[in-house]
Amino acid sequence: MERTYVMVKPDGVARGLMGEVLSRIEKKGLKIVGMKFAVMEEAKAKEHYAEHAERPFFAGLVEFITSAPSLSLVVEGGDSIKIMRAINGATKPAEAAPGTIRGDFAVDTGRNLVHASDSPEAAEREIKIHFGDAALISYPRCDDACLY
Ligand code: RTP
Ligand code: MG
Repeated sequence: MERTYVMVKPDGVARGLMGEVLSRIEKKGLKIVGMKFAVMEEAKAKEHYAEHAERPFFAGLVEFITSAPSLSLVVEGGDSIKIMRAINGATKPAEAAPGTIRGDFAVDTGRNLVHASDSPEAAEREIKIHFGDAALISYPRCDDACLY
């Protein structure tokens, strides 16, 4: 089953939007199989955003993402990688459609509330960075067994 890494960034936590994000994931029918609420270590943040290391916003991005608690999730389900990107919406909130998390709640690209892996390779890499060998949770959702 496909898995993806999702984060409610420090701005989402500070604005009280953890429940909103979790609710959208759960109601969509995806399964949350890992959850970690912590201040991200700088080394993990740098590794996580390594693809942006040369970009001018990198230092600020790392500083922001490590500045306060964030919520890390592993989300499981068919096509979960694409579906989570769609739930989050476009990177720039001005381009994010209403109905997406960024479209509904964000205005600033640097404070766009959520992250989700953008490919299977990224998902595997990011789950490893943030969850290491920690056991993910296995449990049935009612919609695993039957389609309502
Ligand atoms: P994320 O990785 O956080 O899920 O966001 P994304 O895939 O939609 O966007 P990405 O291109 O990976 O950029 C990572 C994060 O860096 C910040 N950013 N700032 N100032 C800027 O021009 C700029 N560009 C990107 C955003 O917070 C973006 O989510
Ligand atoms: Mg990205």
